[in-house]
Amino acid sequence: MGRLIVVSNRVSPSTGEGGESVGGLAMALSAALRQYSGVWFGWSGKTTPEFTGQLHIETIGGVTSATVDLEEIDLEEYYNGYANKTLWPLFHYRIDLAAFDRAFGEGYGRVNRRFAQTLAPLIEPDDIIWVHDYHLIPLARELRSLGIRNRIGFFLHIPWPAHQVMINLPRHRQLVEAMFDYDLVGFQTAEYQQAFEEYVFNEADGAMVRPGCVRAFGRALEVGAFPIGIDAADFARMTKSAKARRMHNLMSACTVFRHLIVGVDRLDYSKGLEERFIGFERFLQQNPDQRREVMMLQIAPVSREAVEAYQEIRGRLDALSGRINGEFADVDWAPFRYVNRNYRRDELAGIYGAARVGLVTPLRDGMNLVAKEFVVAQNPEDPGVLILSRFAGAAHQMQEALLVNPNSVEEVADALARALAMDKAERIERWQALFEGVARDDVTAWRDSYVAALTKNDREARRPALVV
Ligand code: GDG
Repeated sequence: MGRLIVVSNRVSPSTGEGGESVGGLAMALSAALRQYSGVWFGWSGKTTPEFTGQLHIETIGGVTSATVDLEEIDLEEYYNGYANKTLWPLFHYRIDLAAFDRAFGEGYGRVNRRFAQTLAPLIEPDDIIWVHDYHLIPLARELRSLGIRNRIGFFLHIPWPAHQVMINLPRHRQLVEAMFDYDLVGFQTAEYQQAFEEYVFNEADGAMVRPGCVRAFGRALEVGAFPIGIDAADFARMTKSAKARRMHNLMSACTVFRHLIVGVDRLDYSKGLEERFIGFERFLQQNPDQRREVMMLQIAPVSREAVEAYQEIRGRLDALSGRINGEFADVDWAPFRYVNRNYRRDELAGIYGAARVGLVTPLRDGMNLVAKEFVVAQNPEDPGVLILSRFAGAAHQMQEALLVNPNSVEEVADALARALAMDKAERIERWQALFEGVARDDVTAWRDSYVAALTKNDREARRPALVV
């Protein structure tokens, strides 16, 4: 195999030293690329008055990145627009928040074309190309139109919605048709893969060639579920670092004789933060004897601040956290800490480790890496309990967590009570099973299984011979 070229909207290689504050996709890709000689291509995060296609090449932490600036209007229409105001809410079942604006669709097409034009000259005949996430669905189509015949795979980090939700997107067929220019499309779970297949059967007159291969639009496409994992060994190492230990001690010191409940999420409406806050409030209301026994810490660094829906939810969360403390705090004690700051990864590891409960309750989530990080950071002899939304992709693998419906305030409150009362033997038993899974199905296993599937057959044998 030649080089692995990874393409994603943002490129943020991590040094692996624990200092960065980056999202789930970036963490996973940094870890995946470190061991490959490869290139990571995407947007630089900067804008320029006019698109030039000039590449910035850098090597950080063993990963070579090649990035390109975009115009301000690209940022508005493609990134803030089609990606984050149209596809993100729709794929997370928030049709009410999805904006359908023709200019967004045009910007999305234009940026994908620009990416393809900039990337194409870098591609050598043996390279394989791995495209990531909803920002770049039509990239293969654009690359093919420039004559690129390499193997190109796509991985969707977020859910693929049910067929009836998907058809709310104007020109959904066009978007799905473009996916058939990939050789392999990977999803986080079998459920999302099935939802995609259902769309193909119902809307595109498609058919199953065999399990893992569907046919539509005159082409065949390999599809599969590849649940993403974390770099568990690296995260375990980080939990023992000086910064993690310091943070652990700090948290233990401010929760003496109390249990810490922790949540860590990008501030995003898909993460179920409002429902979670109200669930915690309900727990305090229903368990007066427990009030002074617990403290909840929610870390929620702000994200996508240019999008109104994110500004609105931020305001609502500020009000809710104030209400909870106003209702229950005493002169010497407050039950809830809500911080919008970013922490280093090693500090997060220390915070997770000091918690008795990890509260991970997204309304919808492609996978959710926080749940996996929480498990790795626990003390095997006295582990905390993971409460996990059944609507996170991670729930399929993490059945030993306390699984809840995040929309039900009662279920969240009851799960908190159950987790806090759980005896050590049960906590250890559940944790061991969870840890085994997280350590086994780690980011390396994810990368290797995806790359193996993408390189399975000889490229020339499949393209364009797969026209059926
Ligand atoms: C997308 C999908 C899928 C959070 N706060 C801080 C911080 N984080 C880190 C966490 C974790 C990552 O960000 C969040 O990952 P998630 O998986 O929970 O969520 P998304 O960002 O929405 O990721 C998701 C993922 O892609 C991978 O495929 O699992 O479903 O939505 O690593 O630790 N990191 C630091 N400081 C913070 O304050 N350093």
